[in-house]
Amino acid sequence: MTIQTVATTPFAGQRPGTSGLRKKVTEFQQPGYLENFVEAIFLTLGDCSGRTLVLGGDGRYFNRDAIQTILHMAAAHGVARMLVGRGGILSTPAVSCVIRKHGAFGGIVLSASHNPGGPDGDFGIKYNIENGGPAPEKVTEAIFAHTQTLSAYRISDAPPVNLDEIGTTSLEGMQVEVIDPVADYAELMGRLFDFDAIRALFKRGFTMKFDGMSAVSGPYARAIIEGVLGAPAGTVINGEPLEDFGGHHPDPNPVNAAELVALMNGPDAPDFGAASDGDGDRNMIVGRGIAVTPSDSLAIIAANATLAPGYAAGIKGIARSMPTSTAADRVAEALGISCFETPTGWKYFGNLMDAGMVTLCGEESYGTGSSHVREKDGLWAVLFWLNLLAVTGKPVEQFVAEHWARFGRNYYSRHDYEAVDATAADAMMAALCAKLPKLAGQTLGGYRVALADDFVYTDPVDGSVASKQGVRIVMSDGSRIVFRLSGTGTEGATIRVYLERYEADPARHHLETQQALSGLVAIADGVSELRQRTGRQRPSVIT
Ligand code: G16
Repeated sequence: MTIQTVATTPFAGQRPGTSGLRKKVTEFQQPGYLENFVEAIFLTLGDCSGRTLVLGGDGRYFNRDAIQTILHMAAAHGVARMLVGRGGILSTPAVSCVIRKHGAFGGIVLSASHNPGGPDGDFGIKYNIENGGPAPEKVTEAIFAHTQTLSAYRISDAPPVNLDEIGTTSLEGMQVEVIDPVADYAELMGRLFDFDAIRALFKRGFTMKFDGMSAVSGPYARAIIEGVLGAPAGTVINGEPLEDFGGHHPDPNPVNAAELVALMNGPDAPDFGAASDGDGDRNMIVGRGIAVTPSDSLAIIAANATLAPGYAAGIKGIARSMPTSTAADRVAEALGISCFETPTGWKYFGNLMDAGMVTLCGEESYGTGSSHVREKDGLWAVLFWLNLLAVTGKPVEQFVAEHWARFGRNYYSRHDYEAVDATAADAMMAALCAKLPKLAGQTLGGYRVALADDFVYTDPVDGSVASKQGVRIVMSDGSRIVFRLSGTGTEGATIRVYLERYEADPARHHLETQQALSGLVAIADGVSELRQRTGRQRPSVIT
C-alpha cells in the first residue's frame, strides 16, 4: 500500500455556494472531480499531522464512494485520526456536534441537503471548521483558489475501509474510528431538553408523526423519539435513509411533505407533526390544521425558550437571515436582547455564536438552531417544540395563536422560480439594482417604500463585509419584498422572491396567506419585470 501522486487538471466551477459545492452526481463522478476538490481542502488546511477530522454524509447515492475516496486522501495527507459515522452516515448537525465534542480540527460533510438524490440527483461536499460550523468565506475562497491551480492529488491505494462496524482500524498509519452516528448527538439533546416531561407527554397518549423523508434524520428520530422518549413505534415514518430518498424531494415544506400536511389537516390528525430534510438540518413544524412558518417557529421558540432546561437562563440574542420574517425581531425587542440580520447561509451565524452574542438563529428556509452546535438542527427544533408542548400542555395551534395575539402576525411566503435561464435572471437582478436608488419614497400599490437596497452585511465580530446579498424593498409599515438568486441550485438559476406583511390586529390574523400577500406579489412582479424577463408566468414552488 502506497501513497500515489496522481496528475490532474483543474475543473471549472468548483466555487462553493451558499453551503459548499453542490453539483449533479454525474459531475462528481467524473474522474478527478471529487479528488480535486478534496485536494484543495487539504491544501487549504496545510499540515494535518496530529489532527482529527470528522467525516460523514446523509447517505445519498455516491456517499459511500466519496467517503472511501476522502479517507484515502486524508491518509495520504497525514491526518492522524478520522471519526466516521457508521455506514458513512452522519447528519449535518451531528457532524457539528461530533467536531465540538471531540475537539476535532474540522470535518467534511457530504450532502446536497434538500436537493433530490440518486444517480441523476445531486451530491455535495462542504468543509466545517473547528467550531463545528460551515467554513467562512475566506476559507471557501481559499479552497476555490486551489481548485483553479492544482496539478496533482495524493491518495492511498489501500483497500476500502469497512464502514459498517464500530471500531478503529488503521489506514497508512491514520486511525479510522467508525462511530455510532447517533450517540453523541442524543446525549447532547438529553442535556438541552426536559426528556422526563416529554416521556410523560407520550405516556399520556400524545400522538405524533415525524416524517424522516427517507433521509438521514430517520435513525436519529427513531433512536430519540421512539427509543429514548418512548413514543410508540410508527411515530417516525419514512425513517430508513435511502440513496435516492425513495424518489422524494427531501425538503420539508408543505409542498414536498404534502402527505404529512394532509394528515394534519384531516380528521385523524395526530397532536403534532414534523419533518426533516436530506441531511437533518431543516425542520417543519405542523399542528392540527396549521403548518408553522419557519420564521414564526424561530420567534415562538425564542419567546418561550426558558421553558427548556438548556435555555432556562435566557437567551443572549437572536440572529436571522435577511429574508427571514421580522417576527423574531419583535420578540428580541420584548426580551431586551439584540436581533442580528445576516446574509442567507448558516455560515454567517458562526461568529455571532462564537462571540456569545446570540443563542438562537433561524432562516425562513426551514432552518432553526442554537449555539449548542454551529449548524441548523432539524431534530433539535422538533424536540424544542415537544418540550414546549410537554411542559405547557398547549397544542401547537394555541401556541401560534397566542403568539400572534401578543406580537402580531407576519404573513410570510417565498415564491421560487426554478431552472430559469441564468442570463435572464442575472439581467433581471441587474435591472432591479439599477432602479433601487429611485425607489425610496415612492408609493407602490398603496405601500410607501421606506428603503430599497442590495443588502450588505458587515460582520460585527471580525468586520468582514459580504455584499450583493439580495435586493430588499422595505415598506413604511414594515412589509417587505426581497429578491435573491439561489446559491445552492444545480440547474440554471433559481430566483427567490420573499414576501412579508405585518398585521397587528388579531381580527385580521386568519386570512389565507397568499391572499394576504397578493398586493405585495403584484408590486414584486411590476418592479422586477420577472414575467417579461424570464417568461415565467407563475412560481415553480410556493412555500
Ligand atoms: C438555501 C436557503 C438558505 C440555506 C441554504 C443552505 O440557499 O435559501 O437559507 O442556508 O439553502 O441550506 P441547506 O444546508 O439546508 O441546503 P439558497 O442560496 O439556495 O437560497
